Amino acid sequence: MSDLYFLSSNIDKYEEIRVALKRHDILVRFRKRRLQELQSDSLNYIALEKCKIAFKVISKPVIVEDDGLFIHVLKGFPGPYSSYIFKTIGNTGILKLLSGSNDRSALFTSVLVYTDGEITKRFVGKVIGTISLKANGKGWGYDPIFVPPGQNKTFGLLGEKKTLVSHRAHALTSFAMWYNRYKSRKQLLKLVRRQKPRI
Ligand code: ITT
Repeated sequence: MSDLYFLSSNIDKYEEIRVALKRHDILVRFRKRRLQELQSDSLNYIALEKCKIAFKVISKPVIVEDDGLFIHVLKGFPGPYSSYIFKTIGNTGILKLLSGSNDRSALFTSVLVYTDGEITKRFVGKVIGTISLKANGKGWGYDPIFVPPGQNKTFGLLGEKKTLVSHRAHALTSFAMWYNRYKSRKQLLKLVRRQKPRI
């Protein structure tokens, strides 16, 4: 059984993380928690602080994630305030703010942080896509209005393919490659220590 946990208030995020990490033979367990998020204009800072709190809660190897949608013509808004803006004006509000705008480019960023109390590592995934003209498809959060690069469909219309091309997918690939190496190294060290003759 895996001892890696993901703490978040968002089960949809967990489902994507579970599917993506399974491709790398990593099992991750979910604890639904709304962790305190410090106000900052840096996703990195918010994610690192959130991870410290998560480790205090669970005392097990843990990952947390913080995302932001940065819309170019709105000078990066909503960025680190994406969660609040989604809850208040939502996708309809974002589409209204962009009505009549030719520049619909937007950056979706995922900052994933791992800690086991010994080591803390940060992984970043980014995709530059566009905001669609109208909401399209299912999904959660900004899925119905974000079109990733190289696709002509919103995240909401991509289904499971989203877990291969999203900002989160990029952060998770870097994490998975590092984590598998880290775990093997730890196991090897344990073995070497056990075999050392005691004098
Ligand atoms: P946490 O408890 O893990 O923080 P959250 O839903 O509050 O979950 P974030 O603060 O990281 O997540 O996300 C900021 C906003 O961006 C939030 O409204 C999410 O719904 C939205 N979002 C993040 N990733 C998304 C994705 O892949 N597709 C659509 N919307 C996304």
